[in-house]
Amino acid sequence: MSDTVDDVLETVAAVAPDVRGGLPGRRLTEAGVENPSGESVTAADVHADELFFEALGAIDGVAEFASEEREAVVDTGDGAPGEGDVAVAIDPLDGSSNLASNNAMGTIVGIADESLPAAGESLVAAAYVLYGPITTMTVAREGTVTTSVIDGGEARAVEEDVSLPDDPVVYGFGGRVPEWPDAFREYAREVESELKLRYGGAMVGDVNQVLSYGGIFAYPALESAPNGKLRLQFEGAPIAKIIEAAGGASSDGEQSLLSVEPTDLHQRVPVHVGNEAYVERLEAALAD
Ligand code: AHM
Ligand code: MG
Repeated sequence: MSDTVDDVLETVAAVAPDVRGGLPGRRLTEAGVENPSGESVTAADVHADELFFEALGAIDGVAEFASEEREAVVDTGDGAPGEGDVAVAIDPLDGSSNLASNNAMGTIVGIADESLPAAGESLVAAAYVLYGPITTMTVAREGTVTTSVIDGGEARAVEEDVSLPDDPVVYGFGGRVPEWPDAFREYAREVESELKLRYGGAMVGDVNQVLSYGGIFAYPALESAPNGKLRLQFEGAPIAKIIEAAGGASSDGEQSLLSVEPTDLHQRVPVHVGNEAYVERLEAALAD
């Protein structure tokens, strides 16, 4: 299985430059369809999904492929996850609405040893690619986090044993303030007097700020959307795997995002990730 995990991560690094290269020509193009979560899909989302599906689905040992842009899990191998093979869940282009304003975007990947949908605890590795001024890839595997620069389709490690800084500096919370539940709004008032706001509208970019400077990122429950916006399988769980491996914590408001049992491939979940003290305070605030 370890060889397959290597293959998946190398393939993600190999495909990422093509995803990035496909962005300029698709800047303002909607695909004219909605994804399984009912959101409009850009041509860049579709292109990224196709590139990753072709490359990752072709790997021996990848038995299942699921994408934020596809309704159902695709069987891509003869084997089964957990019996030597893995399942790959991907958000091919996270934050693609940032394409119009030319801001950061990412790709999020979870590699599980169980059939999808699967809880975060079944992730053997997770990674995100950040299409910022530099294309980087951050991987959690075997309890440690490594950040690499992707150059010519290859990942070159630039930081090993990445961990959240002890003195948190930044926060970024999604959703409109009037939509936040009262307990979250009160918590946010405290946080904003302690930390500095950094919100870019792409989870990968915002989480990478938290990983770089310490702090907390959240896309909380909203009054109109009690499970928030982000998806457990494609966004919450893999990001939680990375943040927890870097010494931080994650929560759906009550428990680690890695413990949440999925009932649906595209289910949403409130996401809170960052330094442990901030996530613990959040859970205490929501429990009051
Ligand atoms: P997407 O996968 O459809 O791009 O949506 C997810 C993105 C996240 O990257 C980000 O945290 C969030 O949506 C931002 O939402 P908002 O525009 O409401 O701030
Ligand atoms: Mg997304």
